[in-house]
Amino acid sequence: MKLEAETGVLLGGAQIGSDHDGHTGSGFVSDIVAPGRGVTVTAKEMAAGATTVRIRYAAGNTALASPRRLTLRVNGVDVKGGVTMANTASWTEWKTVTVDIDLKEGDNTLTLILAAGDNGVVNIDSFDIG
Ligand SMILES: [Ca+2]
Repeated sequence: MKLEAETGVLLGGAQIGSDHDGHTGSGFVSDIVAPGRGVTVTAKEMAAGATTVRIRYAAGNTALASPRRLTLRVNGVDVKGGVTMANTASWTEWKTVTVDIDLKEGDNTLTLILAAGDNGVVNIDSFDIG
């Protein structure tokens, strides 16, 4: 199940952008540059069990240290180890990072957020679950 990040609920002042080519859907979530900023998407009617989510992102500020880091929460619980994303060569180069997650039966929320200890400055294009 693919969920476009820009269709999710924006958190803490994150924005929707569309000014960098190569994204899918209508845009991406940007301005994840301060604590509490991020996005929540809901995966509906899922089967319970272990699966993966492929997060498509760009981290094009190559002046910043690589990798960039955000926190992934599934149904409000932090996924251990967070999400580390290597810099991309530019804001129009998109990469995916795969994270192991556990889902419950039914609707599941996935929140990608700049939490304590994270550095962010990543644009998020989509979540592809399963
Ligand atoms: Ca998108």
